[in-house]
Amino acid sequence: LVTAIPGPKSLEALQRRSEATSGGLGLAFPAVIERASDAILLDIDGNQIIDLGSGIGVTGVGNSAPRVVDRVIDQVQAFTHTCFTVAPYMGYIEVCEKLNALTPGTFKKKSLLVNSGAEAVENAIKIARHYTKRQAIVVFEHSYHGRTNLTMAMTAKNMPYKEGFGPFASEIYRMPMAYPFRFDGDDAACSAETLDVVTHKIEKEIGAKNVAAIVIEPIQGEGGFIVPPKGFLPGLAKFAKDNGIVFVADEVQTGFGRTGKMFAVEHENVDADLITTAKGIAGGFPLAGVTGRAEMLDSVHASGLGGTFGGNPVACAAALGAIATIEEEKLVDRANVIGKIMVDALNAMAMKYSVIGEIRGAGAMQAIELIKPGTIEPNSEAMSAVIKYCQQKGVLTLSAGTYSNVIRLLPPLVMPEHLLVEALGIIDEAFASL
Ligand code: PLZ
Repeated sequence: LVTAIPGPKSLEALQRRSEATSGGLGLAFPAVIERASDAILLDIDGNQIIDLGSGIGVTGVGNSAPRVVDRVIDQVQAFTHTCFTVAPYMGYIEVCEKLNALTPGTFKKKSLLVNSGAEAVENAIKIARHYTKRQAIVVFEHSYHGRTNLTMAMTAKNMPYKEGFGPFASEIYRMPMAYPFRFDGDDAACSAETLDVVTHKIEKEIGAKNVAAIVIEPIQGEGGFIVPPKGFLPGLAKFAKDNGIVFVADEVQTGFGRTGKMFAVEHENVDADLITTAKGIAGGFPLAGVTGRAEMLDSVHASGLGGTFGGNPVACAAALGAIATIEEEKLVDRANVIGKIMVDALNAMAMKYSVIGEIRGAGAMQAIELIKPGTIEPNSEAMSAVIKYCQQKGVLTLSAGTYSNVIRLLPPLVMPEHLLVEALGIIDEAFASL
């Protein structure tokens, strides 16, 4: 760091930001960025910020990753847009081929490309409803699926995502989530008992034959990196299969190596019927996808799905570069290496600091849930204080959790180890300062 955060230039720029941009936008880190690399954000005052957020889990391959940049430059010089449903091009087809091959499941798969995670979730619902000719959608407590009208209805947390934005879409049913830290009993009981409640509620309150889709994040992201206990996802998938319900894994945050598998459902060998992807797919370019059983993607009449920009050729070029980077640099393995470094350091902190209730996650997706010592009562103040301390020291961390008491770490998968260790040292200092 060469100035305080924010430095004088950032302060001035942030003033312009508040003059020019909607007050409805949040601001997690008060510094204005000029350049970024693998895991460093350089702000306009010359400060180097260690990035443990990856733009909310997007730049797993790093910022301006060489394979992404090269392909984007070639594509941007060749052509920038035709609209895939007007006049197609190879990039879109190749990204879909990659998605079909990389997602788990040995059945025949097809894909659709759109612009954002929320749009991917919306389209998964359209496909599931069209395919099943049913309407009800099952979602879970603590879930996050987006900010469009349908996905707001699916998202659990009112403030800030839903407050004042209703009325919301109908036919969305929320079920209890298996959340081991907040369950009185062991993991096996948490899984079995929650599954029991969920299936009972679906049968008695909705009618299983009315349910088009069960939609779940294999590890909940915004909700606080809640990792369901073993058996919960397979149990849901089985219930879905037995009842003709489409099982949708929202892998927008967990996909593309983040959790130490290419897709998080692989941790328990669950085959989702549909998988939604976005974020890490294209090294920072807006692209998202729905991938799944060919008969489902094909059940929609021609022109029933689409959009002007979906699968834009530049974004597709970026995705091919990002996927090549993940494969060639073995970033799925790197996620596990980085994860181990984080888990070891965070567990050591948990031994020292009684505000730490739990360390949890998978691979390079790790979180710290903060509590009032001796209870499981959420400690939102401690979360804010730790994040703020890290900010002042030039380390970017993100908050999460229904109770705003979770610090989540989503470092770029290409992050050099010495930077990660340095950042973890600052998090440790932050706890010590409480
Ligand atoms: N599904 C699982 O995590 C996006 C939201 C950030 P979009 N999460 C970050 C914010 O404050 O808006 C997300 C997700 C899961 C869907 C989405 C939505 O993806 O690309 O933001 O639309």
